[in-house]
Amino acid sequence: MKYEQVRSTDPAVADALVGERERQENTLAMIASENHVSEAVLEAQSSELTNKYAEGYPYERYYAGCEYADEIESLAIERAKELWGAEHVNVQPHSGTQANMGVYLAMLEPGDKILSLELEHGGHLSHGHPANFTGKTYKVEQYEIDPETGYIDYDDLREQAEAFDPDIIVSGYSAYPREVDFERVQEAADATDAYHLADIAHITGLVAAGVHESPVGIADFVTGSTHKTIRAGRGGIIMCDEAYADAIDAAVFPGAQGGPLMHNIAGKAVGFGEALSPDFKKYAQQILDNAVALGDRLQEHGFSLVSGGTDTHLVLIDLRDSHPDTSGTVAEEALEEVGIVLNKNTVPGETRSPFNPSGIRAGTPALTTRGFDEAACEQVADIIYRVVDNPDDEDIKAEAASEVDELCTEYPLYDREGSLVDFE
Ligand code: DSN
Repeated sequence: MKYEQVRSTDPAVADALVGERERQENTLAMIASENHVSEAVLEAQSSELTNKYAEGYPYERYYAGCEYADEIESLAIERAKELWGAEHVNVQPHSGTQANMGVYLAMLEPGDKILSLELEHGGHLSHGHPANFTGKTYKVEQYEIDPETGYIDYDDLREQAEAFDPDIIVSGYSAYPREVDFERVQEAADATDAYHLADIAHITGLVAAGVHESPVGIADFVTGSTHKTIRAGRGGIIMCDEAYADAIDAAVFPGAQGGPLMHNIAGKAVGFGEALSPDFKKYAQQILDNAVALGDRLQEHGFSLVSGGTDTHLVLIDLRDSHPDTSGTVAEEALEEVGIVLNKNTVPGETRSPFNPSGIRAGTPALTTRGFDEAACEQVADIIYRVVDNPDDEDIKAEAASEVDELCTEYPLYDREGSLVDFE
C-alpha cells in the first residue's frame, strides 16, 4: 500500500496523499498543462536526491559528495540535447517561470523592453504581467490574437515590434491552440535587433516528438517546463546556443536559484529517457489526434472554439456564442462535479473578468496517457456538452458522472497491484 510510512507518522498528510491519488484515478485530468508521469519518474523524483545539495554544475560543484548528482544531471542534459537538438541545455530551473527568469536575467537590464502576448489572449504571467516580477522589472508591451481569426497576426506583430523596438520578443503560449510560426516571430526579432525567447512550456513533448515545429535553431532561447506534454519530472529547462551558455548558466545559478532540486532533475532524466523511445512519437501524435477529435465534436454540438479548432494538445472554448449566460467558472464547477477537471480561461476579447471569464480550456495530454483514443475523446465532448448545456440539472450531472466513472474504469491509471499502468 502506498504512503504507509507517511501514514504511520502523519495520518493527516497520508489521507490527503491517498485522496489525491484517488482523485487522479477517478477523474479526467483535462487541464492542458497537466499530465500523469510514469511510475519510474515518480520513483526518481521521490528519491534520496531530495537530500543532496549540489550548487554548481556537473563536475564543478561547491559541495562534496556530488558524484551521483553529476551523473544524473549529465544524463538529463545529454538526453535533452538529443530530444530537442539544442547545443546547450540547463536543466536546473525549478519551473518554467524560473527558466524564463534565467533568460531575462542573463540578457536584459531592468527597464529593458519585452514584447509578448497578452495573458488574456493566451500568454503567460512570466511574459510580462504587471503582477509578476517581469511586469515590475521590465517595460512591457503586449500583442494580441486577431479577434476575427483567433490566430496570431504575424504582420501586426512585426509592425508592433518596429514601433516598440523591444529588447526581447516572447513567443510560445499557455492557451493558444494553433501551431506557432517561430520563423515569423524571428523575422520580427531580426527586424528590430531583439532577442527571441520561445517558451514552449506546453508543447515541449510535441516539439520533441516532431509533431509541432521546433524553435530550436530559430529562436535565441527556448524555455519550457518538463512535466507537461513531455511527461518528465517537474520543473523547467532552458536551451540555447553555446555562445549564450555561460550567461544562461550564471543567471540560473547563482543568479536566480541556489541548490538545484536534484530529485526533480532525476525525474527529468528518466522522463527524457522515456521520451526518446519511438513510442513517445505515437503518444504525441495521439495527443493531437485526440484534441482534434474533441474539438470537432464540441463544434458539432454548437460550441465556438477560438480559432475554429486546434493544431495542438488543447482547445479553447469561447462560451459566449453558444452559452451567453454560462461563464467559464460555472462550466468549470459543473464539469468538476461530474469528474471532468479543466479550467476556466479568458478568451480573446474577454468581456467578463479573469476570475469569472467566458471560456474553458481543455487538453488531451493526460487522457492520452491513460490510453484514450479519438472515440473516447468524442464521448468526453458529448459529456461536456450535456453538462455545460445543463449546469443545474442534477439528473443529467448524475448520468454524466457515472459515464465518467465508466471511462475511468475502462482507461485505468493503476493496475491491480496499485502501480501505474505502463504508458506507451
Ligand atoms: N499554469 C500553467 C498552465 O496551466 O498553463 C502555466 O504555468
